[in-house]
Amino acid sequence: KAWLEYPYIQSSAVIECYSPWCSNILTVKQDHPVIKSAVRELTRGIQGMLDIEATIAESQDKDKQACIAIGTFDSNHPLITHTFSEATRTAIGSEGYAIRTNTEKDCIAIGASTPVGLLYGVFAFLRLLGTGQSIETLDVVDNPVNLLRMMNQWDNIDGSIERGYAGKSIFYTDNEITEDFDRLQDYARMLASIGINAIAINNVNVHRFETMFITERYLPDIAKIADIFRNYGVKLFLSINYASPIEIGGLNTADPLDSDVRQWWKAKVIEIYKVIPDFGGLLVKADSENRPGPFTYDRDHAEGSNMLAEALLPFGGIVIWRCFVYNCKQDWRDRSTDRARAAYDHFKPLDGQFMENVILQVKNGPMDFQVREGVSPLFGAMKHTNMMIEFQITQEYTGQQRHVCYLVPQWKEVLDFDTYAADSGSSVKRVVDGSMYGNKYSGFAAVSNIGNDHNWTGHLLAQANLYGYGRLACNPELIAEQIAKEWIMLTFGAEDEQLINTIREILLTSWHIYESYTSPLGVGWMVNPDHHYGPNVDGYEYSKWGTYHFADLQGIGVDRTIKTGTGYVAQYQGANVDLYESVATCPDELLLFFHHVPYTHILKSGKTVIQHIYDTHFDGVDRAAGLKEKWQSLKGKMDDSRHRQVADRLNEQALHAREWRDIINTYFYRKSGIPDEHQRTIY
Ligand code: GCW
Repeated sequence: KAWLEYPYIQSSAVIECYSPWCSNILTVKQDHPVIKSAVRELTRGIQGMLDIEATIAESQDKDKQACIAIGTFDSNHPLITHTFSEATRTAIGSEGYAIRTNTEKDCIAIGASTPVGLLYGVFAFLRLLGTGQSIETLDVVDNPVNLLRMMNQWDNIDGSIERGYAGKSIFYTDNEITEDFDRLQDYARMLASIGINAIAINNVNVHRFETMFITERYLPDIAKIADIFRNYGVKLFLSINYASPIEIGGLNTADPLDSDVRQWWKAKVIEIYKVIPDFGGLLVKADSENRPGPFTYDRDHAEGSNMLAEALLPFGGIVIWRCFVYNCKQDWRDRSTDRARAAYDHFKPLDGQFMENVILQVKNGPMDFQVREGVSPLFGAMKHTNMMIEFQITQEYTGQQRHVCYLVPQWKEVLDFDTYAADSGSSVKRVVDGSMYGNKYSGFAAVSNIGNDHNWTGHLLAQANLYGYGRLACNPELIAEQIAKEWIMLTFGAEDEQLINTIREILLTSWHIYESYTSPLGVGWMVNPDHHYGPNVDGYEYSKWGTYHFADLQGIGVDRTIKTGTGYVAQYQGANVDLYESVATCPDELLLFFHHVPYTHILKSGKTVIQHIYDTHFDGVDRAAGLKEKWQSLKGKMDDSRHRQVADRLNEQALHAREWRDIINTYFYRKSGIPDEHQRTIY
């Protein structure tokens, strides 16, 4: 149940505060599936946290009976009408909600303009209860900041999940769509509780059988999945194979300008909407890592995506087109090609050419979800193009849910990054919430980290990343610490200060700890090829993937400067250009991402690069061991099973961190011949 566990509240103050209101729920007849979900959730939460079987009524039997009143503004619910002013109503957008304590009528009113807003209002109320907030004088008005708040499942029909670290798919088993709708419904609830409103249910790498998802062979079953998610306000999208017209359509081309191809997609889209009338649209990975795309026909990505957009437009559907396009067959000897440049080089020249219902989905960094890399310079660079950001919740390069790595602080740094694309207020979050350029569509997408493991995410603490992603997508201003605290309280209870502080500290320090014993100073990629788990400094050094560190006996790093390097720095705007161009101003943590420097180069911290590598790796291992100790102090404060699950993973992390330390340190000691100032053991 993750954070929807609704653990019984121990604090008598909270119980006394909430119980009187929570015994009665007053609603008016609104036969809408999402409202039903909202009422069901409210009773469930109250039952779990307060042990109260709330009555649900459509009218107050006696005047002034304390209650929770819920209803949309147009529902003619007398208490809703009485509680919310005209100004409040107009301040609430299509997915927003208001919660107010109406002392005159003795009710807590949850109001919204739409059923889904109401559902979010209920979850917000349960969050207040679960985190023990007072409700005597509530006056909350809240709207999700981003329009699209999307989840990307990289699930395959054979039940595997690309980059999945929490078991098998909950969507597919044995080459069929699952019939375990309960698990899907639980997932839908989890997503709705954190404000997610869209989901693409299959891997962006669309293989043979998944290509047929848009045929009658699978569409009826997919429609059933859409039904489940619809009840929680989550729209369904599908990833498609760009070569579908050939593979399933019997055509001999997928050229976006070919009239048969265009006709084929139009008919296909009509067929989809017949079965799923509120279908969200198509997610496309094209011309990327050997996937087909418009390049085959000498067409660009605007021509490629617009063809699909045209088919979807009459239905209000959208095309989400990924910008993860780069040469994955590079020659490592070729120093002039820089993978970091690729997305910008491909897409920036097309600004203004995409249809209004195309959104470009851009990974947070220009490489690929490393523990540390620069922010993608595409954000802010395309004034006339809809854009959304893609994060990776699944921990492909950040410990694969065997190491704890709370990613919200990393995401916050990206969102707060100033692109300097406008005079003021030009942070990445303003690009992707659409406010900077007044986009029609924009938002957040992220690769999910769940599977059929009992605890959803393999590492129990990885649930905090899923939770945090949704919360940030709704409100990028929330701080990482607060999100962590909320998640802990909802998951483990809100009473035990020591427990809350300990887990919060583990989460908040985890990203830097992971960074410190893995690849140094933003250089990335020192992982085993293919599965990407564990250290291998040269694993990608002589490969075709464009991911190099260029370490030799004197130094390390990728020169991406304008003057002497690949010129990548020129893709940034304003003050960022000088900041990154000069070794003197480039932030330490990204030094090797932007520059090739000698091991003896002195960092801003006053240490040499080589000593920094040694120190952070020794320190990181100690701190990883410290996490284990911290968690031990929580024994007896939660059920044994949950305690053991995390303890086991933290043990493994501590051991594996040593492996990282020793391999990285030994590699650089042998390359450079420079000993550790503190004479610690390096092999
Ligand atoms: O990070 C890389 C992954 C691939 C993934 C690709 C992408 C779905 O290693 O597994 O493919 O990115 O984002 O398309």
